[in-house]
Amino acid sequence: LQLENQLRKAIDEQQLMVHFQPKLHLASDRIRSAEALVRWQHPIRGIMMPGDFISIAEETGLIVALGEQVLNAACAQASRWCHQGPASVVVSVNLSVQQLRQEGFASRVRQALERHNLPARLLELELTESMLAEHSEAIVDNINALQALGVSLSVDDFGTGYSSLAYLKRFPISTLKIDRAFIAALNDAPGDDAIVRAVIAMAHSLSLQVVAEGVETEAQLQFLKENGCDDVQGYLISRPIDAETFTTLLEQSQ
Ligand code: G
Ligand code: G
Ligand code: MN
Ligand code: NA
Repeated sequence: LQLENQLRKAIDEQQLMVHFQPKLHLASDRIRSAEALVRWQHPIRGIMMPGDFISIAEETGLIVALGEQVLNAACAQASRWCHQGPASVVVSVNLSVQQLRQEGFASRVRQALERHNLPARLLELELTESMLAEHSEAIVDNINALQALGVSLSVDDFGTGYSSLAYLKRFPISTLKIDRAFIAALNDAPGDDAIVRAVIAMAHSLSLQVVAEGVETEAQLQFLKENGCDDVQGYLISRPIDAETFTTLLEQSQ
């Protein structure tokens, strides 16, 4: 309960901040996108990671207000990169199912884009397979309205859910993010090599982009290049970093 109250206060007092992890586009060898990841600058405990507080936020419903702040912070920064340089970056934001179930969520996204003067093509929202498997009218309405805005949608942790792949036909998904468990097992578990190759091939035959998550070694990077993965994200490229550090990295990457 103490943490819940502290989190409520953190949301009111703007103690939340957003770090950005770059994704490298392999064909151009440039950073062209980033994932926004929330951090909590706790007054006593120091910087807290999402694993320490996202589940409490989900249980208490605070995730909706938290998610709204992250969305706005991500749009504000994406707008700075777009209008002040050094280059435009597509910024992706993780959504909670509670946000996507909210009536009018898509219009909150539209308001965030307008408030920050951000072109919709520079915002991506990361959904999970379970969110796309939920047969809820509010979710379907929001997803269709988000597509109409021009925001892109990606499937996070792809391959770890229990859902069928039917949602790939039903929803306007543009990108699959291969879960880092498959990438971690590359080069030592032959089955995982085959799964990663098959996911890349399936994605491309459906005209989807593929991002590999959790890329930590040169061998993994080499495998992903050889097999036509579009973008890579992971500690080999960079850890999640603050916006200022990211801007410096972006300058060097031009
Ligand atoms: O940054 P880190 O690897 O510790 O993140 C752990 C988890 O927290 C990841 O699964 C990530 O998707 C989730 N997460 C990070 N930021 C957000 C956010 O703003 N909203 C939601 N819903 N989840 C987030
Ligand atoms: O679930 P989601 O994909 O949103 O989680 C992103 C999380 O993965 C972030 O918390 C980030 O810190 C973590 N992450 C990013 N790159 C790597 C990596 O190369 N290795 C590991 N182990 N975790 C990573
Ligand atoms: Mn994610
Ligand atoms: Na993921």
